[in-house]
Amino acid sequence: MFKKIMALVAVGVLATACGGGGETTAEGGAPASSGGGDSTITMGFAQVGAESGWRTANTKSVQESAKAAGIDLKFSDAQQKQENQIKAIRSYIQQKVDIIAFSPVVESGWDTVLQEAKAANIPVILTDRAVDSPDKTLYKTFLGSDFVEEGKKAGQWLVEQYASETGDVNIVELQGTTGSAPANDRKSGFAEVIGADPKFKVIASQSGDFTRAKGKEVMDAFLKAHPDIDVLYAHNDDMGLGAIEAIEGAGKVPGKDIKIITVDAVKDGMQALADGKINYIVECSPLLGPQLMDLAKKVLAGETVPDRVVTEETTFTQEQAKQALPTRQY
Ligand code: GYE
Repeated sequence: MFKKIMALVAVGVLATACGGGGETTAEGGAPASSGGGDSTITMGFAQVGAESGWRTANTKSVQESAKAAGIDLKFSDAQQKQENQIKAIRSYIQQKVDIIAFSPVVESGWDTVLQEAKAANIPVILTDRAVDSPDKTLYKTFLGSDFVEEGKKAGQWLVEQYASETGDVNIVELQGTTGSAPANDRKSGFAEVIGADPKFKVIASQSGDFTRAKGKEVMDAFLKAHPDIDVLYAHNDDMGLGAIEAIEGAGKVPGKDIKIITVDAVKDGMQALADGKINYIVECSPLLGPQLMDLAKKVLAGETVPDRVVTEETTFTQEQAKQALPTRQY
């Protein structure tokens, strides 16, 4: 208690010494005595869930950077259910948070709740995934990757690898969560590139919901139905890793008998790439936290922010994965 009082006195002195701009806040979140009120920003963050290694790294990035930026974060995990995300957003509106950020599990069905936030004068930032609302005034900005581009990169690698192949190339696809922006866009970007050459045949395509367990289950079924699979394109590493178990279980060699392309480049995926079980990974960075906090501060300060902030990303071959692994952050 004493310690706490002393800390508050110290902050008060500091605030006065600095001219009392109203910015100073004690470590524990107690407001400075001068400057008129608490200037701590409160952010409500409605996360998709904990479905993948990517998501775990993304959550960590958001939580750590909120702390570093002095933003009070209210965090909820929707367990991949849209209704849970809508509930969380409504509760943030009720709590009168300063700003709401969320990663929409699917693209459609957000207009009503976004209108409620707008009516309550609470700005919204989309992170990671997009919504299909035609009214762009419902959110301030969208921070995240270009998923169509990721799908194209996956397709381009395939086109190069099979440049001299004259026969059919049989591809199976493990899609992400049905209706999600990354599943829709990674599918269409890939299809656009491989569609230029009729030898590329997608013989099966199904959702594995971005999880390892589902990836394995669906790949098991693919292997039973199709004895002639040449390539697996998985919309994320986790589904690819689940599929590797299925392929090994079926007595085939992943990376050799069946070539594998995935998206994300989380550590486990990179390890499998370095081990020769995956052939190519398109990177999708989950480290969106620092940029998100920056954008939130700008929006609340009334500064204009770009409508779209695209994350910078690369791709990895097996050799590149070996080099990158020791310093990989996630
Ligand atoms: O690729 C996948 C996760 O929305 C970019 O969601 C994200 C995707 C990511 O579950 O692993």
